[in-house]
Amino acid sequence: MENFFISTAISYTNGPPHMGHAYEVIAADVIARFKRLEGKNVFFLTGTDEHGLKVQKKAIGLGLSAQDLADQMSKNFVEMGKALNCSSDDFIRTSEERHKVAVKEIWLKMKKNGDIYLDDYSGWYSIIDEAFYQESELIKGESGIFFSPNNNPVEWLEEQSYFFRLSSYEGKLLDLYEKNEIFVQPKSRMNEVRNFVEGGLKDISISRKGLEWGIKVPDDEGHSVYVWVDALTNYISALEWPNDKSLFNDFWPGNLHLIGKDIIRFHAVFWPAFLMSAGLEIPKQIFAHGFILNKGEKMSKSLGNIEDPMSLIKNFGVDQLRYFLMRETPFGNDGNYSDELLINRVNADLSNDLGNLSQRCLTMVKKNCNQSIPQKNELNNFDLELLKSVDQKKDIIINLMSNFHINSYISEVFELISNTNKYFSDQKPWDLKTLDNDRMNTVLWVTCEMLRRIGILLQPVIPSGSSKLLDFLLISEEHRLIKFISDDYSLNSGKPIKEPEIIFPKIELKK
Ligand code: ME8
Repeated sequence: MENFFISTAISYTNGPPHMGHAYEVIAADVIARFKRLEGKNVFFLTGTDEHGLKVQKKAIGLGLSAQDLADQMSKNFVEMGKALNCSSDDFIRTSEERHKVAVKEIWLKMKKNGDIYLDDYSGWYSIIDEAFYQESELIKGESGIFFSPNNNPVEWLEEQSYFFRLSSYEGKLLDLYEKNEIFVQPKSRMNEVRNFVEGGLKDISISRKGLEWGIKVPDDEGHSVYVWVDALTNYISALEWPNDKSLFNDFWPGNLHLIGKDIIRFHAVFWPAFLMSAGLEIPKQIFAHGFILNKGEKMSKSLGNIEDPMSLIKNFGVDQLRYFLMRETPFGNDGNYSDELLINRVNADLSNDLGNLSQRCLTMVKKNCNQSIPQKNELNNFDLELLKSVDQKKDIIINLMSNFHINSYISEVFELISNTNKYFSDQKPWDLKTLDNDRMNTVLWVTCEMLRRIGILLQPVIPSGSSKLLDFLLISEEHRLIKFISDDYSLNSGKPIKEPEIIFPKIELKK
């Protein structure tokens, strides 16, 4: 069985999870579930990034220890994952022992390779971004104060620091991008990364003096490892590197790091360079998704427009939230969230198009076919054309998801739903009941068979609704893989079905 490793970024524990975190975990879960449906052996990793000044500062402000704050917040992230129906295989916390061991080891390997040296650092640092900046990268505010490219405060730092020889990886990185043009996706992000490296790389500071809440530099307790060296190593520490090589051998190099567009440089420049230095393989691909905005504005605490994913799940349902976030925006672009947008989308697609189709068809089957899969009689051109449309589109649809065009994948599946709705209305099985019972049975059979295929395809996006749909048809768990979308596995007439229920009740818009 082919292995597939996918990870999200690990989230800072300086605050509770927000919609951006939910969006990333959902997208990774959709891809992970899809790969499993393709028959792959998936390792899906997520977790929390707990060290560094940002978390330490927040904890002090709250009168907590950084560990206590990390324990609390990490729990919130685990709970959000569960509530989102996220099928992750592991949750790494950077304060875990297995992680610390790996960070120390990668440091020692980079040092042994001659890539780490001690020097004096002077420059700008943003605690919120946990990033060092060149002055040329900063934005000058009205009062002459500098801000980071993400509009966060920066402070001047002068301290002794360990450096990583990033400058000597310029050529190797450009080589990597040339050999693997899809290393970073979407393409515009690959160009951004290439331009950055072509502009010349400087060595980077990789330790902080006096940072208490961090992993100590091996053989120099006065320094803590820079939080990004620490955080990036999670992708291999979770695979038990360097201690136990079995997971690592199976799943590394990882297939996909799914991250937000703001942290692309860390993943596509720093991380490959660290790995090359340590003599380890480079992940195969990095996908940078866009941001979730609230009515066009970035969600932020100061604007008071942050949406709490847990209350949205409570108000609208988990499939509904997953569906909206994945359907509304091309993956890679920024997307908007508002309750109205979600309600309109969910009511139109899930309640009307999919829900009504399944309810109308299965209720007729219950009443007229002894609650069993209807008799399939001779198929006419309308039946064959509809069923064939799935065979014709299957490869295109699979290809869309393989290239992370999640929203196009969904719209293709919904085109199948819309064609099935049209077929159902045109064939009028309710009229056929008295006119031609055999034909009614066939029309209902074709519609049930379409529901089976559609149910299989929708599992990654709306796992709970599609599993209900497949349960109604009593499709066994083992028969829900993509490969079963074929005539060879079509429904057997006479097999009982479960009592149908409404899967996606309409959401009322509260005034
Ligand atoms: O960056 N919309 O953690 P983080 C979409 N610890 N995605 C968003 C978002 C939004 N509004 N806001 C944040 C970190 N994200 C580091 C990662 S990985 C080795 C270390 C995304 O908690 C963000 O882009 O700030 C990132 O991918 C993830 O959420 C965690 O963000």
